[in-house]
Amino acid sequence: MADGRLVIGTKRYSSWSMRGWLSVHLAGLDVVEELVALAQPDTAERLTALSPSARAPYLEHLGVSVWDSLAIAEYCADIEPSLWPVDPVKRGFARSMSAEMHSGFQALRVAMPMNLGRGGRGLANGIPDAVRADIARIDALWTEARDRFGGGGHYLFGAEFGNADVAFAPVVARFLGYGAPLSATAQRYAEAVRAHPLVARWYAEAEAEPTEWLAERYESAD
Ligand SMILES: N[C@@H](CCC(=O)N[C@@H](CS)C(=O)NCC(=O)O)C(=O)O
Repeated sequence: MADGRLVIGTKRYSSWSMRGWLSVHLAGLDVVEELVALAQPDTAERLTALSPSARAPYLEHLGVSVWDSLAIAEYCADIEPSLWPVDPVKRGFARSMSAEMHSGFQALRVAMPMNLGRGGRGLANGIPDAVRADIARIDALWTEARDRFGGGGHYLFGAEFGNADVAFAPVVARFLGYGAPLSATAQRYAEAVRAHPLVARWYAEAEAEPTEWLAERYESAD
């Protein structure tokens, strides 16, 4: 029997679920996956029944309840400490950029909802200024982390794909999905994240989801 369960939303669309799922898998937790298709008539009812916040992701592990992707990231790092860098300077940077992602970049989120089937099609009317500013800030964060701490590997803090990379994995999906303009360093980083085996697995599982789960709300961004 598994040690618990992880409630997630549609893999094609659920950026927060992708974060929770990646942290849980990186920490090696043995949980069953309970997937609630988003934007369906019964979504709210199912999430209310399965998750205390009525949102995904939600983790139950060995009797511990954890909701919200950032809390799940911290819970997983308690079990697998390498999810945050050991060095305090790197750790401070990793936690700060993850928190900034968690609470910010609203313009980007609204204009470019995660849709793993998007395939690089840009926004029809170009990128609004507020979204450009979000992209520039994220590009600067990735570039600084890569330049200062990333030597010896392809990820933000080097060879380990950790919680900071997890925080930005759905952003990578947005940038690649909408063909966002990036610096060479940020583009290389985005491609490294996309190629990570767990990220590749999430994309493959999203690709296999039933077509009935396609939702206008996420497909119609223009
Ligand atoms: N801050 C939360 C946000 C969770 C969230 O909003 N999840 C979305 C799915 S990506 C959700 O459950 N939405 C409910 C719905 O679509 O009905 C976290 O980090 O986990």
